[in-house]
Amino acid sequence: MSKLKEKLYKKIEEWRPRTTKLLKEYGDVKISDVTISQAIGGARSIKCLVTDISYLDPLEGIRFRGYTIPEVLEKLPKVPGCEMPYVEGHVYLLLTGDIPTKKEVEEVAEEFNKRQHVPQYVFDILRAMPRDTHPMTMFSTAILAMQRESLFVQQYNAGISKMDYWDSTYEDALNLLAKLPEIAAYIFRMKYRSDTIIPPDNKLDMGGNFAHMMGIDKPYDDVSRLYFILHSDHESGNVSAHTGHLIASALSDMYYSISGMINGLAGPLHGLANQEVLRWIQGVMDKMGGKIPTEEEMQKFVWDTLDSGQVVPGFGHAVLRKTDPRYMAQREFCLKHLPEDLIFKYVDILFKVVPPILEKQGKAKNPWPNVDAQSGVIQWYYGVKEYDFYTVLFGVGRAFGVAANIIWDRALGYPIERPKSVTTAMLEQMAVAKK
Ligand code: AMX
Repeated sequence: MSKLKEKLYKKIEEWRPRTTKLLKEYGDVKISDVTISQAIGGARSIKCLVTDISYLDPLEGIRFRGYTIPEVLEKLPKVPGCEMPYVEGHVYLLLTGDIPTKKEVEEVAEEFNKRQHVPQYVFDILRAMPRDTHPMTMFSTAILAMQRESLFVQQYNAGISKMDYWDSTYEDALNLLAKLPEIAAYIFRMKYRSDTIIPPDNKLDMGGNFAHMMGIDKPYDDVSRLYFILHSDHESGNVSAHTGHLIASALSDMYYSISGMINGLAGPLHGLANQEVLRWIQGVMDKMGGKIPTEEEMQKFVWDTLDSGQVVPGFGHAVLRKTDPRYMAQREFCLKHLPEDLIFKYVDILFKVVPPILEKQGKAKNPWPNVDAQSGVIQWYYGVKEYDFYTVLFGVGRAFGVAANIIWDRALGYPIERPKSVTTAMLEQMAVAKK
């Protein structure tokens, strides 16, 4: 058994009695009420999910296993000679709750390297798809195609005990996560770089290897590490995380679950917003003939977007009520590496002008920028100008958090998810009864 799995097993054994005790002794304690507007309005803020992998405070932003983004970036072991930590170390943190030592990270990196080989049939399937298929569709299909590899399914069919479900789920997770960077880079090079595929280099860490397979020089390796870490998890109520958890709750395996969560991430109100931001900015740039707009000109573009009934992509959030710290971490990277970049200047003007406009319009509960307002500009700067690929990068990162959640769901025996529906007529009756 690998050191990571051994540690995880120990943590699971320690954790199980806590969940059992809560259920047995305090199962009736009420933690949330549900109003009609929440039932119609996307279950917003109803407390009915449990995760220990991350927690999203509306004002502070995300904490991964209790650590803020600056703490994670500072405390996790760094790849030698690089600014950013190992993605592998972040996976260790998400799974166990502990900051790994350098040696522990190297072991995990080795573990991922061993599992990296992508079966040829995955590439054959990608090649059989029309080349103009959206990269998210390709990514989701490639993951789903590998479902036949699931060890969980084999073990389930062999009749293993519920208590052991987490074990083969963990194996499926590591096998799948190790392959995602190569699949993503393959889609990119096949679609957008004249089908010139760059094979992986097993000596590199995950972020370094991804940059290598994308064919982009330093510091794109650090960009990749930063991206995958920042996008990994945002507690479990967002569409991608919740979709993954929901699918897995039916005991569908990791491949079904991650493929499904990628489909949820592909919506413009969720992960696709990073592509939308760049598309929107390009539209503004075209109108400006490439020059930097004044704040007044930018205000007009923002109002035109709102007046035409569209949302301003990259702004607003269902939970956050301040600037997303994932936005700030990327902004710091931009200020250090690309302060003079034209698109960064656009993004910076938007940072100034959009929040007061959204406040004035009075609809959005959170006028501040989210992670997606800042992420495309970095990719563009390093040559990834095909913005419909951006959500795939989000998806590689998000898979780490969703997989960690699913392993723990299995370990703690969370049951199949099944909220209750009511009809509109029932709501009307309840409403009248309360008057
Ligand atoms: N531009 C214009 N209007 C916005 C807005 C924005 N950026 N953000 C919210 N609003 C509007 C909503 O459309 C809604 O209008 P309605 O009453 O006419 O339906 C109203 O403000 C209230 O919405 P809310 O409660 O503040 O937000 P929400 O929880 O319903 O939705 C989100 C959250 C992110 C979907 C929304 O802010 C939005 O559409 N933002 C733009 C798209 C985006 O950036 N998505 C990425 C989010 C992060 C991520 O998941 N990757």
